[in-house]
Amino acid sequence: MKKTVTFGMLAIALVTGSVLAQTMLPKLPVKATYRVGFAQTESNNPWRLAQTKSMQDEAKKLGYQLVYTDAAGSTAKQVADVRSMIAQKVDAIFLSPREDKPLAPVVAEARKAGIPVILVDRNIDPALSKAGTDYVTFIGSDFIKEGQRVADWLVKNANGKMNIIELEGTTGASPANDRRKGFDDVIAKNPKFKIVASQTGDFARDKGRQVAETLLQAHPEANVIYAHNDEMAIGAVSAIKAAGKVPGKDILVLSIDGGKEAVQMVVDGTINYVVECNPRFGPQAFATLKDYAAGKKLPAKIINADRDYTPESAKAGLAGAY
Ligand code: GYE
Repeated sequence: MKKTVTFGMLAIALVTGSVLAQTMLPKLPVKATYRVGFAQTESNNPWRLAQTKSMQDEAKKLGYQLVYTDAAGSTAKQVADVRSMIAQKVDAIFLSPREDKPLAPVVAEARKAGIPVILVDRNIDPALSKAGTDYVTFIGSDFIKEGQRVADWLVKNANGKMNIIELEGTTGASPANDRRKGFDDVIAKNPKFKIVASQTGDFARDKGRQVAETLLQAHPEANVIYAHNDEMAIGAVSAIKAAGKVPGKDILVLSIDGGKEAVQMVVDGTINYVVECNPRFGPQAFATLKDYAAGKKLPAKIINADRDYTPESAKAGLAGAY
């Protein structure tokens, strides 16, 4: 049978082809070296510094060029940073999205420009961007589990302390959403426990201190502070002292991250429990990039393993903390 291709069919094929090209993940060629962007959200804490160092060290080890930007706590700047990486035609972009919604458009812009994006440490709202379609994959911790682990520890070790102040991370950041969900869901199943107040401290030490000070005054019955990261927990310890109470004894302090300073405070007894959130992304991030270039099938999420620091284990764990 003679095949006839009409102009109409050809036009449809061309249109579908270009739509597909626009909705598919860009490929990454196998090369000896790459120029890769890393769009960091801020650098105001040891976790961020450890993450940046790990990315820089690995890039250096591999002989890749890292185009590094620091959004300095501004989501708008991070959007501009990613756009500038697209304009510079980097080979791929590692993005740690400060908030889970406003970065979705630039992830799509990168894809349309033929630049694959790998999300590191923070996620984008899955209703707006999807792994395998909009970006390659997400590498990071299971934040819901982190929150659950803190709540589980508290339920077992509360010794009658049940009135909780929660210091939330940056509003709209995926770890803040998920650390709250993981923790609050466990607490909701244990009716003796009560979250008396929950407010953002923006993942920052001084903001955490200020918010803790205000909330401790408003809720003198509070005897637990759960902070979504070490920085706010360390701020809360100062606030508890300022309120004339003993951190770790009158008020239990629980947090997530596992930086040296906080782990030392678990050793000293001013913080009671810390779940680690591993910031050493470099080796995994670049290995994933190479796997992607090699055409390996990648999962939607690559989850880092996290340890924890209890009053019993903190001393032995201190040397390994970042
Ligand atoms: O816990 C915090 C940082 O996104 C998982 O952000 C990260 C969090 C981390 O600033 O300290």
